[in-house]
Amino acid sequence: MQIGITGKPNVGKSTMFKAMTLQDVAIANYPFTTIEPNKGYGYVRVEDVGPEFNVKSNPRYGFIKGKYRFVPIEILDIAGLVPGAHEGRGLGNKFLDDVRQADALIHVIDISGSTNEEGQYIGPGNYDPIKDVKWYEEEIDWWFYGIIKKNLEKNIRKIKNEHLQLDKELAKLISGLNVKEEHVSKAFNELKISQEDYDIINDDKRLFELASKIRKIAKPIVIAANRVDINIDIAKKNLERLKKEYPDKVIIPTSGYAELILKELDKQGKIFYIPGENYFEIKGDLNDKEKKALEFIENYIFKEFGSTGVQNILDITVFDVLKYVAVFPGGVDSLADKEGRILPDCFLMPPESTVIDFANKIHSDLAKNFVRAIDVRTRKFLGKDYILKHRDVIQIVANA
Ligand SMILES: Nc1nc2c(ncn2[C@@H]2O[C@H](COP(=O)(O)OP(=O)(O)O)[C@@H](O)[C@H]2O)c(=O)[nH]1
Ligand SMILES: [Mg+2]
Repeated sequence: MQIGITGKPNVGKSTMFKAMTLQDVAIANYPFTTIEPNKGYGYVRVEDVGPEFNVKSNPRYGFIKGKYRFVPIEILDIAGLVPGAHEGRGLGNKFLDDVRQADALIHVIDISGSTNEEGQYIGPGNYDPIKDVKWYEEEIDWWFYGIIKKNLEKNIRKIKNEHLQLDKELAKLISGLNVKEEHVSKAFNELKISQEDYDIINDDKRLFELASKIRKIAKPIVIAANRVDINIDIAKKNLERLKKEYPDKVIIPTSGYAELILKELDKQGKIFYIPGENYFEIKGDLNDKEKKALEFIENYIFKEFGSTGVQNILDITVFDVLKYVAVFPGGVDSLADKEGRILPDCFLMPPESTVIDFANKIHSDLAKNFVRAIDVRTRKFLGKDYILKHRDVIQIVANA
């Protein structure tokens, strides 16, 4: 699972990335060794199941804070784009490579309207951030369009002559964009494009429509209306206008800056803060600057927006937009692994995953020698085709 943070320059992408990936060293147990500088581990928040079984979970990856389990996902801090990028010098290989890998994008915009198109600071309310949503998404869609057009032009003859399925072939051709066959089929269905519509290649308008639809399905974009702290009134007004303009989009108000302050003070032991909550507890001595910042966060960010939005946007992207589910392996007789770790794992599974997919995720042998699955809460047997639900605890029984 990879989530890309993207947007024009100077809207707070790197600050948000830092806030998402900053962890207490003591609890930051990484599943893999560290990676490129613009990649890090962030965490989605799941209500832990341990308390239901009267046990204290001991995660192998991620950590427990309060009643929550924080499950690692990869976060990418993607270089900034400016308008017209796809036609000028191109989008840049690093940018394309990062976007290609991402399962979803968080588009950071400056909802205070203090940053112009090129990313220069011009003061709150002096730029309309709603404009960024349109041009930015179009840049990505044009890029998809270019790749689809080029690949179809090269292959359309063969597809036509051999009577191959158009959606299936297109999916193969653009699989490098992390696009799956079901994404392309869905786009064809929604736009009512037939499998014999080979002429679509000559209809730029429809081809762009198709590219844009595939992009929306395969790489959804969630909007972080960021920097709400710069001017609360302007932010709220812009937010309302943005939601009206784009009623179907997922738009979350955020302050990456506030989240970073909270995480840093928590790490230093000065406060106790559970990411995503609307409170903190003071634990140590604070200087005046820190006190002021915390007062502001409490009285304005928490009161007006419910949280800093940073944890919220990750959770919504993974669980509501991508519709992943978090599933715990466990046993009816014991919730511990061989080393005595209780509920050591929590896996993020794509929508519609079955218990066989889950067995495969744990170990391919478990899927190969699968006998049955058991819902650990109810102790009921589950069929092979059972579709996993969020926070299921499941035992896989296999032949040794
Ligand atoms: N007030 C405020 N400033 C922010 C916020 N996020 C970032 N900044 C500031 O905006 C500037 C650009 O931030 P940066 O994260 O480097 O932006 P990027 O170019 O999009 O990666 C820096 O001076 C940050 O301190 C925020 O949520 N609120
Ligand atoms: Mg940056």
